Amino acid sequence: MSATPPMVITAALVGAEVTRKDTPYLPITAEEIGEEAARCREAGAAMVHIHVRNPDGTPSQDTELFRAAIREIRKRCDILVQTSTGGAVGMSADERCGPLRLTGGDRPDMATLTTGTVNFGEEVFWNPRPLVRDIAERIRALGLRPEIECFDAGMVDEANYLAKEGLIDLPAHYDFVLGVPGGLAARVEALDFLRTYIPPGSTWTCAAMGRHQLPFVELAAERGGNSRVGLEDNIYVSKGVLAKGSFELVQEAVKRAKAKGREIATPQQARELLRLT
Ligand code: KMH
Ligand code: ZN
Repeated sequence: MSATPPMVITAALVGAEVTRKDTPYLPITAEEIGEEAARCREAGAAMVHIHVRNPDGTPSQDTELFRAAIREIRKRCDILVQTSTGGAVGMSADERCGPLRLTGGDRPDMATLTTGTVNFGEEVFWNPRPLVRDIAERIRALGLRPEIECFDAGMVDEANYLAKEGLIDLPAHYDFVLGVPGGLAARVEALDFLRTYIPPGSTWTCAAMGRHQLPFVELAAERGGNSRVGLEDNIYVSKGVLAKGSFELVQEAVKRAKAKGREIATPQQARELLRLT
């Protein structure tokens, strides 16, 4: 039996849905994203998951906004950068793939890939099979490994089809996104099903929404998995108390993971554990 590996903590800093009205601590500019990433690295995160925003705060997948944010992050610290290809509901595949046009020193370390359509609150996060294949091909062409975003269980099955078609490699890395209204709920049964349903040798992270975020860090810690926390998915550090940034949620995640006996992965350890190039 090999020892439980250190936990990879991903900080989801920005997202596409949270606004400055929801929380004044949301980073919007490249500099703010860079500063927040550095605080999260200091707190123990090995990776950031980023979206970008226009100057007015609206969501964007613009290549140059991503370039600027990635440069501000890498200027300050060695944290791994995972860029969203989900963007915001209603964006085209081409628009969503803005960050996949970055090469050389600006290339991200990883990119997300959602493998199915899901109701997303009152809206629809539209991922028909041709679109999923298009984005998978672009991630592969850039030489990146995707994080398979599973908002529902069938998205694990769809990843298997992508592997058969040569569009992703197995074992892969999965993110179980639990608690989006319209998707799979944040329930321990869902986590236990998914973690045993993914192909052997795969790695997983759990991103639970809202008040479920921090309790699911403990569940993931007990099960040898990894965790995603941050303002994209949850803005409160405790009931009614806004987190002063994703870094406070990382601090809390580290505390809870350590209390369960887990070490925390450095970016270099995360690179090895998640098999990133
Ligand atoms: N904003 C959601 C519609 C991702 O980053 O890959 C999609 C999302 C997933 O956030
Ligand atoms: Zn996202």
